[in-house]
Amino acid sequence: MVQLADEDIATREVLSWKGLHLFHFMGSSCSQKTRIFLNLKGIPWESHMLNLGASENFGAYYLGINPRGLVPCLIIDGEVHIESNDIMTLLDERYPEPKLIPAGREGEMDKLLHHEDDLHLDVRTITFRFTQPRGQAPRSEEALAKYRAGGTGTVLGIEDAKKQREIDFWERIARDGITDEAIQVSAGKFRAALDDLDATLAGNDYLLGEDLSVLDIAWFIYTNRLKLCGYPVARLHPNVVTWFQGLYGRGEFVREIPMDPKIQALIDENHRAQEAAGQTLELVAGL
Ligand SMILES: N[C@@H](CCC(=O)N[C@@H](CS)C(=O)NCC(=O)O)C(=O)O
Repeated sequence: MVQLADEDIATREVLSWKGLHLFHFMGSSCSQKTRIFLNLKGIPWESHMLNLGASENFGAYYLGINPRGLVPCLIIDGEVHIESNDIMTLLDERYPEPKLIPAGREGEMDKLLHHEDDLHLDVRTITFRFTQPRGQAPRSEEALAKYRAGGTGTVLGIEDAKKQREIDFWERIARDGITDEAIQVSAGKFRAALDDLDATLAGNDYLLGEDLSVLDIAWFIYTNRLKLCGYPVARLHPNVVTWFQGLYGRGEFVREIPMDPKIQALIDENHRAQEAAGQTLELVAGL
């Protein structure tokens, strides 16, 4: 679990904050996941919203809290925790009711959540081409300069390779765009993962068996995002759709994935243009 070390944190005021605070963004998949978890637990928390589109996460204040510059970030009684799956795992220990990581299956869950997290840049790759257009450089050179320079740059006292991985990602997109090949690779990984989930869900109500767990929350969010991008979930993974719809019917889930009608209109327009050009996710990825 990633609880930041004192030396990682430059914005010192958070060290004296009491209670539970979450830095997040409405449309961020990892934030959505964490908020659903908090809803299911009924844990009260204070919201600190950042606008990723405006690169507020690359400002000195936030990089002083999370040197990685990503959301979500949890402050709990002055402790700073990053990484959504670690945040949920920590809170499941501290607030055990209802248990969302079944006792005795912690190691298995850890592996499954690592696999889910490994797909994060893949979901971002697909999102940035198949939702609303964001231009060739979704994070400007000016914003990236702030990102490079801001914060301590360390996690647990060690220079953070994950920050560099993020910078490489944004620089690559600005240079090459999101290529068909990148989409094929990322969509292929999701197809394989969803095939596995579909097989599991043929005989189970939830991904770990009979009870709802953190894994369902995580994959609900990915499934929602892929659907939004035009991934043919219903055609390729029918059991996933049935499971998704069951969760979608629950307030704790659906209220964390609201869609601004203006953004939806931009996505629809983008999809119409992509259809006319034979460039939908289905066609590009050969799904
Ligand atoms: N592994 C991290 C991934 C966090 C992450 O990449 N968050 C995205 C939003 S979903 C973010 O902060 N992106 C920064 C940006 O778009 O500028 C986690 O699970 O917390």
